Amino acid sequence: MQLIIPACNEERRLPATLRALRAYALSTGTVPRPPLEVLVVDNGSTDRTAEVAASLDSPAMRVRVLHCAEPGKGAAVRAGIAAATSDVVGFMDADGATDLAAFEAAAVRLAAGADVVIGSRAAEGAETEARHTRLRSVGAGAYRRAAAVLVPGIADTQCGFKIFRGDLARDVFAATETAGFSFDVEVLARCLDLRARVEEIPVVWTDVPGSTFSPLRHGLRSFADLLAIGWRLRRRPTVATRPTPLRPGLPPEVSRELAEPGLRLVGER
Ligand SMILES: Nc1nc2c(ncn2[C@@H]2O[C@H](COP(=O)(O)OP(=O)(O)OP(=O)(O)O)[C@@H](O)[C@H]2O)c(=O)[nH]1
Ligand SMILES: [Mg+2]
Repeated sequence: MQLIIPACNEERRLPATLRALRAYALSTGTVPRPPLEVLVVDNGSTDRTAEVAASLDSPAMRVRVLHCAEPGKGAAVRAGIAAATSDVVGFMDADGATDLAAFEAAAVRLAAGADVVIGSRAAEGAETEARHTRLRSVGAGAYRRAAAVLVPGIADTQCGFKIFRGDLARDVFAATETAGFSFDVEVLARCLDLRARVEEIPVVWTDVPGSTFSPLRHGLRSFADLLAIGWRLRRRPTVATRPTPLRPGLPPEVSRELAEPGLRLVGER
């Protein structure tokens, strides 16, 4: 499995996360652990993020550092997914806020037929610490309500832990345009449009100081991006909004394939 870690000025938080990942990959669990390769995608770091990441490369867990010209967490994750070739891919934050036991839960769900497994601080059984400032909490509530319009049924779009079937991730991320923190919403909306099975799993989430998210600088931008995502996806002809055959006389699947060669209906494979 290849795991993307977007990292911007993470020289302090990233080493502990990479060490914990390596220890986890080497430990034995109740389900077999596939070899793990980490792709750290750095854009805009002014510290030694790339050097500290590269120094933690080892045969037990490969760590590769990629650079991405476009700024933003979304752009970095997209670049990482585009470079990943494994059957299962995922991404995780550099702060290591999500307990790594989520990997095992995700593997179980994928084996049971899920296409996408996302960590959730809102799912029953999740454990989180409330610690955000009042401004951030109010903003997060409003953001959740706005995001729910685009991805109905998904309670926590923003947890930094998501695992995908590799082919689906590559298709969906290639179409995703959001470069900032709202990219998760566009990715999930596109997965739902493709009828992918998206499952939320409860996570144990611990706050790690040193957040790169600034409510003023990134918050407003994140809301603006939700509007842009809504606009983009509303205009995009999707399977859900185009139920009738485009060419009379042909079955819907055939005319759909003619209209959008290569489109695979995830729910119908
Ligand atoms: N490559 C890259 N990574 C970024 C950028 N902005 C944020 N990140 C990474 O995205 C991940 C999540 O950022 P955090 O700072 O933990 O913010 P958050 O998880 O959204 O918010 P908190 O709840 O405050 O932790 C971290 O791994 C960051 O280094 C960026 O512009 N480029
Ligand atoms: Mg974080």
